[in-house]
Amino acid sequence: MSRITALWVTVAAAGSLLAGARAGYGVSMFAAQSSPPDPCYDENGNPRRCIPDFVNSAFGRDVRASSTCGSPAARYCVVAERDEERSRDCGTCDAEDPKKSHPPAYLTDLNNPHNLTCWQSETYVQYPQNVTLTLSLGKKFEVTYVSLQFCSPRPESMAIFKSMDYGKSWVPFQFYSTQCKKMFNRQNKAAITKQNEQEAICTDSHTDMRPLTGGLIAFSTLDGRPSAHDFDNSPVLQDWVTATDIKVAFGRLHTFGDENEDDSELARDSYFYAVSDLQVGGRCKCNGHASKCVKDREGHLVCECKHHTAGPECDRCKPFHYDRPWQRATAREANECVACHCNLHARRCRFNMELYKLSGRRSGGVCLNCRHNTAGRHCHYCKEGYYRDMTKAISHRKACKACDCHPVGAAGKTCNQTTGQCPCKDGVTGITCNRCAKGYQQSRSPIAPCIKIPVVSPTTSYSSSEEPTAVQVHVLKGDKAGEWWKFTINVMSVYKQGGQRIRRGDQLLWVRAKDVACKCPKIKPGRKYLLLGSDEDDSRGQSGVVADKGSLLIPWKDLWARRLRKFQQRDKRGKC
Ligand SMILES: *[C@@H]1O[C@H](CO)[C@@H](O)[C@H](O)[C@H]1NC(C)=O
Ligand SMILES: *[C@@H]1O[C@H](CO)[C@@H](O)[C@H](O)[C@H]1NC(C)=O
Ligand SMILES: *[C@@H]1O[C@H](CO)[C@@H](O)[C@H](O)[C@H]1NC(C)=O
Ligand SMILES: [Ca+2]
Repeated sequence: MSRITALWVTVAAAGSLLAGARAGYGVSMFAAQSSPPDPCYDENGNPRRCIPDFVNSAFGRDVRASSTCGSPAARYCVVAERDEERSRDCGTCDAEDPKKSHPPAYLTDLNNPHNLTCWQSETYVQYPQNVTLTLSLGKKFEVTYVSLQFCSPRPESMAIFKSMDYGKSWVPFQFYSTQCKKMFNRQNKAAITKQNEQEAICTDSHTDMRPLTGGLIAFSTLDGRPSAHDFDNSPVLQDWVTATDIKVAFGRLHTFGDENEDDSELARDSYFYAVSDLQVGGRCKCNGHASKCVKDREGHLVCECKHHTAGPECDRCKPFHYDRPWQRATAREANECVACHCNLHARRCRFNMELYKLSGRRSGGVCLNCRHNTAGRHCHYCKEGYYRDMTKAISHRKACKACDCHPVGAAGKTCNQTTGQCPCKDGVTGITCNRCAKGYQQSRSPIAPCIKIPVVSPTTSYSSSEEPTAVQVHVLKGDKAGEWWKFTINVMSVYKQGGQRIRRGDQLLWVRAKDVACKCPKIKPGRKYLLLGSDEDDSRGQSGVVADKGSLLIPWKDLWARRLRKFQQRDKRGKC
């Protein structure tokens, strides 16, 4: 009970509130909040449910009336009862004369019980003609009551409607009639169960005729509805009390048995509706995420949303706060919206229900467009081609460094995420694969940029007289090294293997400088040669193939390839 009264005013409380308003306090609609503490946060700064003040949301707002007396000026009479006798006091309603006008603005002006200002309809607006009053609240409110204080006798039949879409569609809130069945096709005072909590009921309880004038009709939206005590957990009732507009339709006047004098002018002049005060008591609807409503730049009333919510009713999460689904705040849980975790690398994110469920309903945000070379759901690792600089926090703008893998030395562009080590080709080393490893040296080949330096031990050197070599080589380059010329060659085919065990691939060919000088054999970089025989001389102290005067280096002719193949096969057969 205590929890409800915090939010909802029961009929009795509404009554006293009405009395307060009528006594002339004037319910100021959106009283300025005194500066902090913010009611949406507790003393420790934790979010908690907050709600705007209870107000008369009709106060000061325009009401449209389908009928108002005074244009042109017309006579009206008031039925009065004095000493068991009815008499009529007559007057003139004139819209041109401020003292004699009864405009709709008098429905929502400051209510002064000592000087009632009444809106008044034209006379003789009897059934089936009806009169409507339409009031726009400007935004969604959670309406607790709708009340009308009459200057005329209360109507015999009347209906209250509400709209949740600014007047596009209407649903009945409550019916009043002495003939519920006939007027509204409803049972009088039908019971409301959990199954029909959004149903308008019809009642004849307003038909007590005392007082004849100045009577009140007050409709309490939650009265008699079973889930009212658990409003927090009843989306049905939360919806039921929500309205943007209220419409009151007067369907039938009380005629006090005057029907028989229907043609009496006097009787006709007393057939009208007059209301001194229309109140719609409730709270600006903010779903527990705002403590007040304010005018936005366009002059529209909107909630001042907290808890990282947004929208006129704080009915969604504000951008980048999509880590969990929006929820209304309850007394127990503020259900604030939570920012996505993007380590300061993304400005946008989206909610993913699958991930949210997988996380045990804790986190469902997915960062979009991770910047600073990061990637992942939370921008929490480095994207391909980048690695983590462990000296910086992951939220740092420079937390990810480019791999910069060497285009030739590396086997790919993706390095180890933690160490930055690029994947190096055989014989290549360095974090970016930019150097040849120990025991390797650079070649011209982009496929094998570093080649092994062949190790030749004297004992495995062959004797040229016994085992001549026959290989096709491609000379890549030549450099002078003391009394030696050092050629980088690519051994393309080995037709006959000598004692030196020459392998295919890049290696060095050594020739004595004096041999090169006399041009025997001739060697030019960029050309292909057939190399026949090579020296066992190992005196140069270097590894590689050695050619000397005894070797033949003949410019390569393509037609040799087939012949040499044949020769090779015959040689093999001979060995068998
Ligand atoms: C009653 O209210 C009307 C309209 O606000 C005003 O013009 C009039 O002076 C008031 N009369 C008294 C006696 O206060
Ligand atoms: C008011 O009158 C219109 C037509 O004149 C009718 O459709 C509507 O149902 C009436 N409303 C009520 C509450 O009687
Ligand atoms: C990256 O390097 C670390 C440290 O050497 C190693 O433990 C890890 O397995 C490497 N990661 C990958 C994907 O190779
Ligand atoms: Ca008034």
